[in-house]
Amino acid sequence: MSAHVDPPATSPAPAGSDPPQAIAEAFAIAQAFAIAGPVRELTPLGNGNVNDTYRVEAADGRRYVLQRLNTQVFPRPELVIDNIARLGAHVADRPLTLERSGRLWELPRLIPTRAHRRLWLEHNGLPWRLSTHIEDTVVHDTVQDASHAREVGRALGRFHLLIHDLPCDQLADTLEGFHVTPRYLAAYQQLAAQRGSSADCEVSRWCSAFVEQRQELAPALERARERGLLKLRPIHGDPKVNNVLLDRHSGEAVALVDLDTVKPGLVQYDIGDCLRSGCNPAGEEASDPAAVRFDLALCRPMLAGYLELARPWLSDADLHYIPVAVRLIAFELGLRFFSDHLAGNRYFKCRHPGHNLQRALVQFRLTESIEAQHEEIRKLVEDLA
Ligand code: GN1
Ligand code: MG
Repeated sequence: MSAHVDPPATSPAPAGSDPPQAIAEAFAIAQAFAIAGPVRELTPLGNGNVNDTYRVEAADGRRYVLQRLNTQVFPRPELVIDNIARLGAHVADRPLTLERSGRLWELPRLIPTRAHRRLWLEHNGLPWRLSTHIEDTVVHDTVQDASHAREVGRALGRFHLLIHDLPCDQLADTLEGFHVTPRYLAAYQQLAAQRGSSADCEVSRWCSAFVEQRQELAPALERARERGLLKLRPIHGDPKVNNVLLDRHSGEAVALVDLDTVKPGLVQYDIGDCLRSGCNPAGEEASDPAAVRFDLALCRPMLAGYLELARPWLSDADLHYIPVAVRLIAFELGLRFFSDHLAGNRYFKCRHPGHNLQRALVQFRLTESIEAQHEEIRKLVEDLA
């Protein structure tokens, strides 16, 4: 399998603009899974950048999440499904009751197909799967306040606590090179060399210069791994704010969903991604880059919530690399958006021209804000640990 450097994806229609034909197809697919038929309702769900997602209501009123996996991003969907099933088996006999809501911590479970009891099916060469819908929850694209920040941190902490002892050799590497920043940088450099920059707009030129100045940063985590300071563990891969589901009544985090990117990796990728996503109150889709900043007042409760659960099994080296991870993952996501913009928007779904450039700028502004507060972030980790 080739390395993961955000290869071109033949992007299906973005959720929300699904033509009736796509909805009808999804309806038929949903009926092939073992749920009470006929399907009552099907609606596009969320705003994922890669897969297509629908909420399905079965005849008995139960709800499910139907997804078509993007095979350009996930070329071996069977391995993605195997990882999710492996994870499910690992946590199955460890029910966790949450303190505030009294609910159980939940993990989306895969529903088998009616005919062959398989956990996914292929239709016209594309993979589909159905999983349980976690009820009575709310989700936000940005962190609302300090208590939400703490819950987001706790959600990742709980997730890591549940999976950190799952041996990595039991998980497939479904996206080789995912979050390995030097690979994204190399792919960007190759692209930049091929295309020339004479026609670039001012923002694009600013982004190019921004990347050039930070080449040294790219290998920070990978070097630590090569030196044996950091080790591979199971990770979530995409613990952003809107993958954390909160109990509708108490606000307590009850699930961390979107398990496609569960695979071996560095926990620092997850921690960095969670903080870069959660501590930017303007959000990933901010249209005014000047509004973007890294908010330390959100970082404190988020990291505290995380460490409350994860501290016991983290090493000193693990903690040491948290500040650089926040900076690195924000930079990396900016680089991925910028590369995709230069390549013609073939990986991340775009909703308007220049969308990926705007997203890149947001992450680069966030990186600058993280850089300006590096010492405070370092002290925060030290205090909390
Ligand atoms: C993508 O598709 P979605 O929204 O779950 C991407 C993540 C990025 C995220 C940014 C497989 O996730 O890595 O952090 O967009 N997933 C993949 O919003 O590339
Ligand atoms: Mg995702």
